Amino acid sequence: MSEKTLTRRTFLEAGAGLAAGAAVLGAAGAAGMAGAALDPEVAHAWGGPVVTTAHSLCNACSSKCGFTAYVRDGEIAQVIGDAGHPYAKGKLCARGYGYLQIATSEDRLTEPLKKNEKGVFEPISWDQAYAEIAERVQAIIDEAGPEALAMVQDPRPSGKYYTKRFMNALGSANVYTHGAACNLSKEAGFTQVIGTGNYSSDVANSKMTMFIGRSYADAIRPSSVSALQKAHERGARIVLVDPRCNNTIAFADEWVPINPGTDLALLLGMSHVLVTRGLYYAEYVAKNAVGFEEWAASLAACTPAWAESITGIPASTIERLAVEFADAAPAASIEPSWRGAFGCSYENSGETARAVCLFNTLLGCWNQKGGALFTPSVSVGKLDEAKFPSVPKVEAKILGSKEYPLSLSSMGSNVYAAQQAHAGVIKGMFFYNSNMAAGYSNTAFLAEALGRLDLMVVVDVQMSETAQLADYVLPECSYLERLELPEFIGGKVPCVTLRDKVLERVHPETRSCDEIFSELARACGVGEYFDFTVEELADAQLQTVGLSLETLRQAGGTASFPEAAFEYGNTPKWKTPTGKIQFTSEACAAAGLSPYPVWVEPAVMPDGAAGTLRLVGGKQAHMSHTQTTNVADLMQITKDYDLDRVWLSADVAQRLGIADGDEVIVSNECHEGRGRVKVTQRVNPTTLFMPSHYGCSSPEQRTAYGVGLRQMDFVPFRIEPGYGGICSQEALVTVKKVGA
Ligand SMILES: Nc1nc2c(c(=O)[nH]1)N[C@H]1C(S)=C(S)[C@@H](COP(=O)(O)OP(=O)(O)OC[C@H]3O[C@@H](n4cnc5c(=O)[nH]c(N)nc54)[C@H](O)[C@@H]3O)O[C@H]1N2
Ligand SMILES: Nc1nc2c(c(=O)[nH]1)N[C@H]1C(S)=C(S)[C@@H](COP(=O)(O)OP(=O)(O)OC[C@H]3O[C@@H](n4cnc5c(=O)[nH]c(N)nc54)[C@H](O)[C@@H]3O)O[C@H]1N2
Ligand code: SF4
Ligand SMILES: [Mo]
Repeated sequence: MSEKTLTRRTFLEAGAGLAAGAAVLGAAGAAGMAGAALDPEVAHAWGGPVVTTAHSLCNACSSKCGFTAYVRDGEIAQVIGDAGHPYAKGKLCARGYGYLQIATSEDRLTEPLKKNEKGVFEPISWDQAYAEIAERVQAIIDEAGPEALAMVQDPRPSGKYYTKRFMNALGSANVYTHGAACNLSKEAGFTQVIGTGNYSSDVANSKMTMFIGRSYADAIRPSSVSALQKAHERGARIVLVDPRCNNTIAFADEWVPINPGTDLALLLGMSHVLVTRGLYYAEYVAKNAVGFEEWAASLAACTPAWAESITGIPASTIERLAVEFADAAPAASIEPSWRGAFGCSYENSGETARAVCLFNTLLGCWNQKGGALFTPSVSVGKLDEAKFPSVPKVEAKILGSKEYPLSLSSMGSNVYAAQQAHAGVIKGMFFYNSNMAAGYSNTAFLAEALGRLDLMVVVDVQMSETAQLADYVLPECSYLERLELPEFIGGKVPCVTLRDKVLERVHPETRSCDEIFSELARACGVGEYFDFTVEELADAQLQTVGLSLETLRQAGGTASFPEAAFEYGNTPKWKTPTGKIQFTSEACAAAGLSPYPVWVEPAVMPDGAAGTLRLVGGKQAHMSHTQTTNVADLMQITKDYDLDRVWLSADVAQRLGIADGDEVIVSNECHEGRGRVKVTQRVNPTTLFMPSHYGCSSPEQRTAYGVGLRQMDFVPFRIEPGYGGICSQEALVTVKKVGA
């Protein structure tokens, strides 16, 4: 660790100790997360009063919680979650503290790199990098047109603006998010039913909430944990449907250990109970929906006994859960979930998402207190065209929209783009804040596909697995060292927040996202769309909503719009083609699916006789995707608590002669690897659970390299029909003890 890095001691003193410990122990997270005022002892330990403060946003996950940083002598002494930020609500999680270390990590990228003929990276100047990339971009456009170019980015406040503007200015519509490996199927399925990709469950005020493959205590957002804690203390009924008993159990009443990949059958079974017993809001359905009768007829066969045979959940439990929901409605809902069960996991994920919205519709809970809400947001207004000219609209559609017609053009399916790189159709790809090569299935296929590109450019802060594959690696300064565009957040009271610069640049040859893409655009001959600074654009955007950069800073980095606040009971506008809630969807039928959700079996199913288990992944509270394992203090938590082990059910372990802590070989047709086992009663016996953060294969991430197994190595390359998701859990593996 360099001198500037927070030491382990100061890391713990800075407030993360409690949070980190709580994260490991699981659901104590909320109580453990640090908040409140600056601890005077910390200030003292840093040798005197803190001199500057700045409000900014965390970058350790997509929640981007707001915090105040206390900076002394150019170093961060303390950060505290901003009370006014809707996701932080005064707290940060362990990752929010741990990730601060990225700024001074010794494994940072510090200068532009180019891969030579021998496959070795050599430092080059920014000017050389821009000139050579521009030349290769032009060659691709000349040969195959701008549609042979694509961008993959995980949306960040500036990143989503600049990457899109850059690609569109070049004439390409191929701008992909991480969605295909996260929430594409969920949002696309929801859109078919309710005309929008998401809603929020009013957990804090609910009488009953069911989580289907969503763990607030592991996949943390501080405000969600607080809301759940509040609901639990109030006596709300909280049910977890999950093949493993996740850490949210501390705030829940019941764990339903479903066979993974079968949630759709559970939903159809519960819906059968409500419909056949007349326990649903018939008037609400008649007034607001289309296609109910057709779906209801098909539900006749989906009895609880039928659902039991698929899900492994007793029919009596399915009946009871449905009746409990009916009793609690409309102050009840199935939480929208995020990724775990139907964000992108199976061939039935989009259809599962549809069934979730239909079940909530039966409860009549939309926009009801304690139900499922569509909260408002505020967005940027029109800017001065002379200063910020609009990029001409790209006529072509994002590649993949024809093949996966239910996918959302705002996300696209970047795995389809990779497949097209493999086929030689896409020739140049850019990656911003994305580690696609390690976080998507299948890693071996992706390495081969990306290896065929004529041009691959990666903008990152460390040598990710994706960066390793690139022709050019461009080093960004860390999130602590840059101002970004304002971030608008929807909610009961919508607001706008700001990632502001906290530290001076640690490495002089690193640049920020806005600088990199503006300079690249100039080199590529489309600089006329980038003739402004990020400060100018941020200020202009804020002026359109009655603020300015200065007033937002003065407001503490977050400003809310109370005049646009949500009101219970209002009737949502259903932005579907029929203007109604759609039990049937023409688009789904046109895509070759059933017009209404019916049972779709996952592509592969575990076979007890053959000894195969379904490989299921999930988050740990102190880690984010692949990006935090190289943070020494966060990895130390993994080591201290032995957290890189795979979970195996005690019954299966006994049958295989495997004991807790044993080293095992996990294998399938894609990959074989060695890891250690946690033997537990907390996992469904058809499942092998693998924490999803480990198995880093980039030697330049010296802390993370080689620790644990990587889920995506085992998952075959497969794309969900219609929806375009990566089918991240359509993987079967076998496990055996090393030496057995
Ligand atoms: N193995 C595995 N795969 C996963 C997941 C998982 O948990 N494990 N999660 C899935 C989910 S839910 C999602 S949303 C996606 C997320 O997919 P990604 O967005 O690709 O997430 P990460 O794998 O964390 O990779 C983020 C990359 O951005 C880099 N980065 C961090 N900060 C900065 C910065 O300031 N600037 C730039 N330019 N780069 C930066 C990191 O070094 C890292 O290489 O992954 C999905 N795939
Ligand atoms: N600590 C942490 N928090 C995060 C992130 C992170 O990387 N780390 N990333 C953020 C992002 S981008 C996202 S998308 C969210 C993800 O948030 P979640 O979706 O809540 O997180 P996961 O851990 O992917 O999945 C949740 C649960 O789904 C279960 N599950 C897996 N398969 C199935 C299934 O077939 N059926 C059912 N019913 N359950 C299943 C897993 O066992 C796991 O406990 O987290 C956000 N918050
Ligand atoms: S939930 Fe944690 S990691 Fe994510 S933005 Fe908030 S503090 Fe950072
Ligand atoms: Mo995600």
